[in-house]
Amino acid sequence: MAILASRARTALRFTSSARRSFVLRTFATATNTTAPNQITPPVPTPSHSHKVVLIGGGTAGLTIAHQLLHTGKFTQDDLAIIDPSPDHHYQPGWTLVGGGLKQREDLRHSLPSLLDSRLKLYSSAVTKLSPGSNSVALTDGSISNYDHLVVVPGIRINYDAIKGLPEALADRESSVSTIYGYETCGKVFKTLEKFQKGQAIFTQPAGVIKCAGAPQKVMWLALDLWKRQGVYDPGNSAGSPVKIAFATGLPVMFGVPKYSAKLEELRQQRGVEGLFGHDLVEVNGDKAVFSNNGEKLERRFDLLHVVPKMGPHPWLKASEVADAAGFVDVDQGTTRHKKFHNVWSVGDASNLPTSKTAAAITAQAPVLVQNLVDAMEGRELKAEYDGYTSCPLTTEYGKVLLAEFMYGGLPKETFGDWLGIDQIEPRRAFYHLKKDFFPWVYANYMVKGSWGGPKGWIN
Ligand code: UQ1
Repeated sequence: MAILASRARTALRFTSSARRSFVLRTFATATNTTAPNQITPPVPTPSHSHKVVLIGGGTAGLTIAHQLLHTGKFTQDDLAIIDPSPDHHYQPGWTLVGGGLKQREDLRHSLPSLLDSRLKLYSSAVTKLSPGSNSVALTDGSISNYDHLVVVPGIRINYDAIKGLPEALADRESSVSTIYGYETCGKVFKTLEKFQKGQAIFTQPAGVIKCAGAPQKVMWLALDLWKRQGVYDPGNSAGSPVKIAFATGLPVMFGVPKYSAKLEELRQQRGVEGLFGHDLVEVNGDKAVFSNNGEKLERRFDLLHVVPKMGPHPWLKASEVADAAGFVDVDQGTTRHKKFHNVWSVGDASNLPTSKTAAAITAQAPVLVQNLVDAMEGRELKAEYDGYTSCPLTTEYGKVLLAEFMYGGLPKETFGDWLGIDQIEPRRAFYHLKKDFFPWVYANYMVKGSWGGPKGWIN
């Protein structure tokens, strides 16, 4: 993004100097005193207008764009998506890649291939939001004008916020990896598979991240792998060749008390050392440096799985639609911006006070879509988001704890009422939901606007 931003500045500079020469050229042509080879062709700033502009072709952007199309109220090019990436990734699957259960290439789709032909795609990044004039500036120097704006660019991974991390991840020989990126998730299983002895540390940072359960999902799979390989005995961790520690910036295993209690029980039963309030700040050779209550602590490691720090995109943080932390400041029920009433946001870039997951989009998208259409047609907003989100937590190969909850950390379990079960128990059926069903329903129905999560098929 930094490179893109500086390219954008260059493009904008070029555009404004080209504009100046456009004025000179007009004058010169009129008086006919300038030789033709000195004439600079005009490059006016191109602009385009759409009923709805969506920033981001991720889970939220695709789901919302297609659900808007399904309302029948939009035709060719009424809706535009801005996204610089050629690809779209099923990110919930990257944990499974880390566990050796999927290939990362199978979770990648070309972004244009997922778009209905009635949608316009701009393969550019955003440089500036101007909500006062209902426009967005792009890195290609163009301007997008909108009636309504949907800000869903996701969260940015700040690899360099942990000193030494970018270098350690890039080093093929190092045992430092992360499931949080397409480039790096392939390294995880290779590292886990060949690990036979020594101290393994799995980290989770302090601060906002997407999918807060993923840092431990990959750890539980690794533990099970090492158990099956005979190098880790959960009943006798002290006597095992492999030692496992979970170092988290949080004071607990998980943000929702019901599931946290179960995960803490598993941690203790399985002999995993808990380093709570430990926020990784540096990777230095085989030393992991943590900040703990303002003090720096060092731990030696033989294998390190890192979850990087994350935050809002710089252009979003610098904009008028952001809150103090840099996320889009929306009403937590309607998903509409608190001040700019034609600006909307859900997902990772929003400040909705819930866990950032793809499952959350299944509940957020229909609310945003209904409210946006009602606002466009001058009606009161009726749809309300209750904070639903979910975290299917792999606790071992073949078992998933399906955590589902809403605002306030209150459980909202799909199968509890229906089948009369308590989702606190990790189950095989939920593992198949996570591993087989969700990736399939996502690519074939969800991003096409036809999957409502716990509500099943819609549209
Ligand atoms: C879901 O719909 C979904 O999308 C395909 C997921 O994958 C990212 C999920 O993890 C979850 C939990 C849901 C919710 C759906 C049900 C049936 C619980």
